[in-house]
Amino acid sequence: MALLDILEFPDPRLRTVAVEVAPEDFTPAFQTLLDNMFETMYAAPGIGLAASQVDVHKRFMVIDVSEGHDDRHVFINPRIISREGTQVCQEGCLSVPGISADVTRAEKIRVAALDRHGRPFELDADGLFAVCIQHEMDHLDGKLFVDYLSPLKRDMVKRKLAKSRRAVAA
Ligand code: GNR
Ligand code: NI
Repeated sequence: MALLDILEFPDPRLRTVAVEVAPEDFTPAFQTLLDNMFETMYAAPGIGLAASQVDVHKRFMVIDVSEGHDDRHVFINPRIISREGTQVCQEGCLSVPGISADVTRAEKIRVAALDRHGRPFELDADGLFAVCIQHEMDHLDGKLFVDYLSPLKRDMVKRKLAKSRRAVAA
């Protein structure tokens, strides 16, 4: 297995709107990519990773919000088919390292997607799992959680990231 590079804000590639995964995309190489995405997510460490973040602009993501790293979920061509209520969660993002901010999202969602073998399924999610699914689906549309902040705060985030990169380079 291999660790993949994660794109970081404000890399313009994170703004790409991903295209649907096609039936012919379910190759052995695709299965390896999914395994590598889980490995990259666990190593980060993170609870979700969208393909967009590893510069693959197709509509899929991996998620595991469990403590024991033993509850893997793959969502391919995901769609939210119903949503209920709202919740506020302090979000972070592997593409915006060291930054967190409150974001309001749906409390409960029902998602339709394909699994890693292309089989359709539906699933109900709430709490952090629901937050993570919505966060990853935003990535597939080229959207980041910092987009929910005011332009002033987003600019502060940009400057803070640039500064910490200069510190690393020095
Ligand atoms: O690891 C992650 N943690 C997290 C915490 C609160 C809300 C969303 C997330 S997703 C994030 C991993 C990531 O950047 N996925 O795109
Ligand atoms: Ni993210």
